[in-house]
Amino acid sequence: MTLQGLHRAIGSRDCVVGVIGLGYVGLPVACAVAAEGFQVIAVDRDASRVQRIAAGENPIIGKEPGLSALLSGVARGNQFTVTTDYNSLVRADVTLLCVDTPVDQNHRPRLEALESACASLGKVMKVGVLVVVESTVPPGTMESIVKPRLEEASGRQIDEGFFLGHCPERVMPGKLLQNLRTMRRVCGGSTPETAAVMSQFYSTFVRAELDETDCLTAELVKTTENAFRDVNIAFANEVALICDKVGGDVWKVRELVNKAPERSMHTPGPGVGGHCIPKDPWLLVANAEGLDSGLIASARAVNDAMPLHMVDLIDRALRRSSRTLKGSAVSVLGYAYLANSDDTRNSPSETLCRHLRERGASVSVHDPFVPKYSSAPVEDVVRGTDCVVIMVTHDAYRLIDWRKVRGLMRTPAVVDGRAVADRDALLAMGFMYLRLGARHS
Ligand code: SAJ
Repeated sequence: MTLQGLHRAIGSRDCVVGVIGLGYVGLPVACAVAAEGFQVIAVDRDASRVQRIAAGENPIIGKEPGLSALLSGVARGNQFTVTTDYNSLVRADVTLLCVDTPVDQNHRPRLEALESACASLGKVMKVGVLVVVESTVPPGTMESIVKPRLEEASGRQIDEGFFLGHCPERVMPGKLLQNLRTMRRVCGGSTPETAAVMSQFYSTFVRAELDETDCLTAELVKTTENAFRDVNIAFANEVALICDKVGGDVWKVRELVNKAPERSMHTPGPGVGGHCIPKDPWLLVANAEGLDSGLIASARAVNDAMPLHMVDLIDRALRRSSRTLKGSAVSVLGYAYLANSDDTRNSPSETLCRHLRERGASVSVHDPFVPKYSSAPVEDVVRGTDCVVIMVTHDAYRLIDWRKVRGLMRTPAVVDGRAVADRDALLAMGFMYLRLGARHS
């Protein structure tokens, strides 16, 4: 099909849309596209996942408003095929690649899933297909990996035998469908004409601005927007570390800084978790020889070290209570990486708990959203412990009855990584209270 033909087919919903990878990104987009009247062929290599989705069952844990209902609706129709078989994609006029693009423990991108998907798709894709990569990739990947893999596997040339674009996902766990339908997107095409057809396609289910550009710019925008956030969080965390050394209260400092014009300081915290922010900065610098140890890498190091700083604060609070970490009982409030979420990917609390246990402390955890830690009430988790650590700003933690907690603890020490508790009230109750970034004599 030509781009003009694609344009018409999209307009009349006569085109078939393939989606490869049915995770946080692919499943919502497959459902949203099917709901717009396109015929969808959804492909995943995990047969059990395919089976569940084909039965209309949402495999994504956690609260995702609207997704389960949307999936069960489209799965009942005859416009929605779910399979492990790439050959089904021979009918697709537009195919979206939504596979994972992780980094390894040395922060190097692992693009095997993307390369494999390109090789498999290239073998079967029809002439004139529009292939769009939604996965977040290092700048330069579309040109140096995706394009050649598709050309090799299909024996065709880009912009003749197929069209190529990059429309990076902007999902956020907990509001996958909402973000998908309301957040503006960048449509990077191998040619301006391709970008135009991409934005026409996305406009059928995205009710927001669509910014047309080239593939490299789209790769840079996505990785930059998340590196920007990570560097800003690291800045706030470094000011917290400075306040912990020189005195002062970073929370007050931030409040007053943000009253200055053109200032918007992020919030300090006990670490940076999630699937995007800890990974995307490494993707941004991956192909920038020599820049993989500059500001962006340093910011990652600051944020990754915050759970360790929390261990130091806990040690300090216990010493001031005539105890040592070794042999003490520590209760951790919050295991998810984000407030009011059950998502524990790259959770700072996971790092904190590991280091506390390595230092000889016994650790109990509470989290109202994480099944493994939600069965016992806070009172049971803190009972008999020597230090309570607040790691996540779950709403429930703003309602804790600290007077009751005081009576349950063996040693009344609290280390607050998110400025959740009222310092003066807890000091008045006789707690040893330390707040990240707010050293008080
Ligand atoms: N965090 C801080 N201080 C801050 C902001 C965040 O410590 O000022 C911590 C959070 O506690 C969390 C981590 O950073 O552990 C990540 O938080 P996040 O709010 O960035 O949430 P994410 O990881 O879901 O980020 C996603 C990103 N969206 C995409 O990649 C498409 C990010 O670019 C968005 O800004 C964010 O969602 C959002 O708020 O929508």
